[in-house]
Amino acid sequence: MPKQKLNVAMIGYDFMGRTHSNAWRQVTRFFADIPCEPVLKVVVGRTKEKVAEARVRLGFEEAATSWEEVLARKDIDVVDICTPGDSHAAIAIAAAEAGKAILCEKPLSNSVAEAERMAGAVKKSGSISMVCHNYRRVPAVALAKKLIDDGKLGTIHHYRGVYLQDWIVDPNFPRVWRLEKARAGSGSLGDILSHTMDLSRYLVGNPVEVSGVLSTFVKERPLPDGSGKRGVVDVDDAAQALVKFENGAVGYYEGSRFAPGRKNYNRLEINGSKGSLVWDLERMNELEVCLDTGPLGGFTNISVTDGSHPYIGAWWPAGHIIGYEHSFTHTVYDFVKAVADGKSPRPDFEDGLINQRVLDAIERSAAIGQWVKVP
Ligand code: SOE
Repeated sequence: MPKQKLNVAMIGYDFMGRTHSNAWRQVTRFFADIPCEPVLKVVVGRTKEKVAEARVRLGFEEAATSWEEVLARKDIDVVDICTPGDSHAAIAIAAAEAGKAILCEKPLSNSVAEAERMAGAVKKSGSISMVCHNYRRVPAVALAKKLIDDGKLGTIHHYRGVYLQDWIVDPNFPRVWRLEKARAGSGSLGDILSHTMDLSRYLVGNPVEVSGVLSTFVKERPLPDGSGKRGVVDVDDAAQALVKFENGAVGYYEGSRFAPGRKNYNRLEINGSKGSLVWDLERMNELEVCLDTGPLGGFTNISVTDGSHPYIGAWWPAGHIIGYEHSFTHTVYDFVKAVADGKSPRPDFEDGLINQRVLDAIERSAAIGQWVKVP
């Protein structure tokens, strides 16, 4: 029986556009039980020549320069937003009004007010919505979730999450869009600490109070246009927060792009009354678990590559590891199933709104130097 087609319009085609289009292409080839068949229908970008080149490279049927026109098309089912944060709200709200299913890159928006409007729009239209926090769908992280939900760690006391990179430590690295508040909303806070925080909400629970610190070490950088002029950096280079969770756990988040040697070090450690677990993206197929604190106990390193582990059955035999891009394929797989079921997967836009409130609370706390309650 041929599967129902799901026509995808992807807005943006840079780094995230490449990860998402790879996922849309791969998902039907590996997940035999996927209920619909995604079709890479149209890729949208502002510059005609560049988007035409992206169409060929990424495998879309068509290229377009106006997302408004594409969203007005009846044959588009899914809108996949891979643009910088300053355009998420306008595109997502228009997509919701046009009744499309929406997958949106993280963080959901550049402000709480935008996130409220976006969550309101999908609620009103009944659109399926999802925020692309892809790390929830790394098999080792999904296994960690299962162990916690099964009570294997007991009562959770601590969440320690760090996300460290080093790509802007050179003061001459250009002032790209990720370093502009008007475009990115914030710096490492929204770009990488948002993942750490989303993972804490997935694995531990909702943060209720935060004490944040934001730092900008290099306040001016060369503009990327090669003009020799310098531009102001008005976002954080590093973001840190102490966190209290609603279930009594306490923890810590750190996001920094100033950690030499750390390329994409997304690591979490969770300690409960009965055990602990540790995961690190740079060794993403492994989950360290301690369920025995006795003299012969300690951490066991599980190779999360067995067919019985989350998502792995679709891929290779045990020990044949998977990578970063697979987390996006799993995200798209769950999104397509949700579209078929008519119910948004997590994290949906409501989660995106809660996430935005936590980011905002960290920013406000850092500004006043005090603990702030998450509304
Ligand atoms: C850049 O810092 C970046 O690509 C983030 O934007 C992604 O969300 C993260 O997963 C990897 O790093």
